Formats: sequence, C-alpha cells, structure tokens
Amino acid sequence: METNSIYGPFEEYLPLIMKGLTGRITAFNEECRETTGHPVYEHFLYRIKEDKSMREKCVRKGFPVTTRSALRELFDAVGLRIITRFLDDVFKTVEFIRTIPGCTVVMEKDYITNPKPNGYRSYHMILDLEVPYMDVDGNVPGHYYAEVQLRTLSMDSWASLEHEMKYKQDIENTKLIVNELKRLADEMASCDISMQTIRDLIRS
Ligand code: 0O2
Repeated sequence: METNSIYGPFEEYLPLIMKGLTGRITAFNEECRETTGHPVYEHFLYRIKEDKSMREKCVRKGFPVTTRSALRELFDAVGLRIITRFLDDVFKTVEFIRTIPGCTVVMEKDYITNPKPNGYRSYHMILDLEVPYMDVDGNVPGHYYAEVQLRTLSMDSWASLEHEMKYKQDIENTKLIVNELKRLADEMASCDISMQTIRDLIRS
C-alpha cells in the first residue's frame, strides 16, 4: 500500500490499537463507577501523534525520519492522558493497566514520587501491546508501543501552563516565572494531598 505517512503501511492499525486500549480503560472506569459510585478518572484524552509532530520528534531526538524510528525508537505514536481528581486514583489506574491482557509495561517514570526539578508531576508508562496486526518487524501478532500519562487535575493544569511558557519565545522575567512555577507545583501537590484527605473524611 502506497502511503506518505511516517507510519507507512502501519498507519491504519494505530487507531485500532488505540481503540482497544481506550476500550479497556473506559470499561475499568465504568466498573469503578458501578462498584464504588465514583469514576476513577475525571477525563481521558487520546491521540495518534500527527505525522508532522512525529517527524519533528525524530529529528529532535536524533533518529532518522523513518517508520522504524516512529514505531520502535519513539514510544508515543499512540498516546493517552488520564486525568484524575485524586492522587490515589492515579495509582489505582496504574495498577489496572498492569493487568490488561497482552500489555507489558516496558518503562515507567514516577514523576509524582520524584518530581522533575522544575516541579513537573505525572506518572508515565510505556506499554508494549501485543495486537493481531503486523508490526514493523513483520511479526503477527505484532507489537506496538503506547505512552500513558496519568496525573491529577492540578498537575495537568500546571503542566499546561508550564508548557505554554516553554514554547513561548521572548518572555520577560523568565527566572521569576520558573521560580513561581516551581513554588506553585509544590503548593498544588500539597493541595492534592489535602483534597484526598478531605475526600476520605467525607466518604468515611
Ligand atoms: P511531545 O512533543 O510532547 O510528545 P526526555 O525529554 O528525554 O527527558 P522522555 O524520556 O522523552 O524525556 O520522556 P518523558 O520525560 O517521559 O516525557 C514525555 C512527555 O511528558 C513529554 O513529551 C511531555 O509531553 C511530558 N513532559 C515531560 N516533562 C515535562 C515538563 O517538564 N513539563 C511539561 N509540561 N511536560 C512534560 P515530549 O518528549 O516533550 O514530546
């Protein structure tokens, strides 16, 4: 099949792979809602990384701009972001993801327990998904990566703000903003703990 996409002939499988994974997570959320009366996440975003962004990322990371780089060297052709109201819901969802059949966690970064120096907090997982489609190595079942980012609402709004700063040129007072962002991240982390404590008091 002729295609100009960086994903080559594998492009058509990516939405199917994403659908399989999002279906599992949505079903888990429904199950939590039914058994506890509360959903495990507040909202849930997912996307196939656009061709242009994937090409740019290959260049940025020093890989040749090829289908193999997109599907083997980089891990976020399929990306999910799960936003929760409470801190413990992040870890509850992480534990659920580990149990998904055909899914192996190949890399994890717990930036919640160990925040980045700038204050960034989030839990990142790289999954290796076994799927009934051919992969870039010609194997069936094939293996594809997906990146999952899990964070609370406050971590997410902080990350959006910090992202805005990072990509804006010519900002005045950069040092002040960086310091304030770090302070804000720590304050928000403390709010996340208070939110959870108050929720526990209400629910008990
Ligand atoms: P894009 O274009 O957003 O997809 P490295 O950059 O090598 O240190 P690595 O191993 O590529 O990190 O991945 P990591 O640290 O797990 O981060 C992956 C993604 O998490 C990033 O994507 C961001 O989306 C997000 N992220 C990580 N650190 C920060 C941060 O300090 N602030 C914000 N706002 N987001 C962050 P990429 O790689 O930037 O690419």
